[in-house]
Amino acid sequence: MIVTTTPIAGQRPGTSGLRKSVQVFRQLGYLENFVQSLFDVLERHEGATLVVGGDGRYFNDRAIQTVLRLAAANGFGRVLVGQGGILSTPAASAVIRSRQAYGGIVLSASHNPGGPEGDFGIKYNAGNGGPAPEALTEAVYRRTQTIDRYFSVESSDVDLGTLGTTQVGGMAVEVIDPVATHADLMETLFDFGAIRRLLGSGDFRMRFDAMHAVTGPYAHEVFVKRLGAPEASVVNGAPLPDFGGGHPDPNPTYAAELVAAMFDDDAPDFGAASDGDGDRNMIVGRRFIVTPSDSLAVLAANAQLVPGYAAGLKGVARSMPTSAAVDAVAAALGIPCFETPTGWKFFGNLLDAGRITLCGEESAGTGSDHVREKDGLWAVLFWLNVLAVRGESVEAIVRDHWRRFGRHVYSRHDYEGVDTAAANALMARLRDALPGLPGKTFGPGTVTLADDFAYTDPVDGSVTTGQGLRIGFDNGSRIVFRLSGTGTAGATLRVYLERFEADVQRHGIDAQQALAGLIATAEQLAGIAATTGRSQPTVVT
Ligand code: G16
Repeated sequence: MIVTTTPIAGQRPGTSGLRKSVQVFRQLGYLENFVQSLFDVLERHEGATLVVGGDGRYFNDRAIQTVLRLAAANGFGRVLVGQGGILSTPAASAVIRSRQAYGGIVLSASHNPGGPEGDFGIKYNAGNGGPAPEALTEAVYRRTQTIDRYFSVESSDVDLGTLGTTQVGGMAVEVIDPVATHADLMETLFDFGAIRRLLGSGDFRMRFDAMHAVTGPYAHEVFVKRLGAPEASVVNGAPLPDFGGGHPDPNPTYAAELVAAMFDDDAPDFGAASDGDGDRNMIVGRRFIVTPSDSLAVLAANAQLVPGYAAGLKGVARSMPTSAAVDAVAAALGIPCFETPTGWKFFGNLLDAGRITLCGEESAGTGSDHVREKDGLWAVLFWLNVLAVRGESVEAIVRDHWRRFGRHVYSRHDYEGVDTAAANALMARLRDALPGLPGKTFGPGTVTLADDFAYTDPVDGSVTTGQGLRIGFDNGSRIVFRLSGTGTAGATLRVYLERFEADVQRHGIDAQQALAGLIATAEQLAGIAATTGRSQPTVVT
C-alpha cells in the first residue's frame, strides 16, 4: 500500500546514524519517512537480502516490525533478523559479510540511555558491513526533506523469537542466531585454547560487564560456553529495554560498578565492559584503567602474539582526537598510520583497500579488518589472548608498553547538554582565532599547529572538512576541541587533551595532574566556563 506523508524536519544523521529521543521516533511517520528515504536512495535492491536487528532497547521490537513491512513493500527478497530482534552492531557487520547481504539496518542509539524517556536510533550499513558513507547519509537526509509517500504492506507481526523463515508480503523473513555467527568468527582469530587454559587455571578471574545491553548473550556464549569461564564472570548480562536504568557507555563514569569491582581488595585480574550495541569496549586491570588510545596501541604492539594477526599488520589508523600512542607503534613496526576524522565510516575505505588491519578511536572503539565496525567483544578477546600468552598483568603490560614507546598521557573532558547556540559560538570564536595562534607561547609550550581538521580519503580522494579544532605544541602536547555528533539534547563539547611523557620516572603520574597546564590553556583559549556556565566537565575519561 502507498501511504501519503509529509517531510519531518531534522532527520539528518549524525556521526553514527539518526539518533533522537524515543518521543521523537514515535511521531507518526517518523521512522517510516526515514526508512523509505533510505530505500528510495538505495539502488538495485529489488530481490536483495537485508540484515535487520537492534540493541534491544525500548521501541526496538516495534521499529523492527515497521522496517519489515516497508522492506517487503519496497521489494527486498529476504530479511535476516537477529533472534528476538537483537543484533549487536559488530554482529550485524559480520552477518552482512558472511551472508553477502545487500546491507543492513541497525536500530540503536549506541551508548545513549534507553527506555520510554531515553533515546532511539537507526543506522544503515552497506554491503561491506560498514557504516554508510557520508555521501549516502547526505542523500538520505535530502530525500527526507521532499518525501511525500512511503510503501508498506499490511501483515501481522512476525514472531521474532523463533528461529526459522516466514513471509511478509512476498518477502522471506529469516530469524537467525547472530551470536553463533559472531562467536565462530572470533574462534578464527584468537587462540581459544590458550584463553581457555588461562580462564581455567584457577588463578585468573575476569569480570565482563554487559551493562544490561546487547552483548550479554554474546559474552555468555564466548566466555562461559566456549571458554569455560564461570557464569559469574558475566555480570548485568540480561539485555533490558532500558538497560536497567543505566547509561550503557563503558567509561569510568558510567561503568562505575565495574571500576569499583576492579579497585576492590578482591578485584579480578581482568575487567571489561561493552556498550548498548556492543561495538565499544573498556579494558580495566586490577586497580588500573587502560585508556582506549593506549589499548589500541598495546593491541597493535602485541598483534604478532594473536593467531589472526600473527602475519603482521598492513597498517593502522586512528581518529584524529585519538592519542598518538599507536603512531609510535606503527613507526617502530615500519607500517603506515592514518589519521581519520571521528566516525568508524572513515576507516571503511582503508580496510576495504587492504591498507590497514587494526584501527581505533578514543571513544572506546577498537576493531580490525574482520568486520567493518568496531567490536567490543573482539577487543576483550584480543586482550585475553595477549594476557594468556604473556602471562603478565594488564598493568604490567601497559607499563612495559610505556617504557618502550613513552606514555601519551591522555584525557577527554565532556561538557554535556550545553546550549547549542553557545557551543557553536564558542567553536566559531576559536576557529576565527586559530590563524593567530602559531608562534604564541602558553603554559604547555609554543603553538606549532592550529587548524580545523580536514581529511582527504587516500582511497577515493573525497574531502571532509570541519572535523575538529587542533592546537598542537612544540613538545608534542595537543588540545582538540570538537562538538559531539551523537548527542540528542543540546550540544556536547569535547575537549581532548594529550601530552607526551618520555621520562619513565614520571609514567605513574595522575593524568589530570599531568594535563593541568593543558586544561588551563584550553580554558584560557576557549572561555569554556564563561560560555557554557560550567566550571567542571560532566564526564572525564
Ligand atoms: C559513534 C561512531 C564512532 C565515533 C563516535 C563519536 O560511536 O560510531 O566511530 O567515534 O560516535 O561520538 P561523538 O561524535 O559523540 O564524539 P557509537 O558507539 O555512538 O556508534
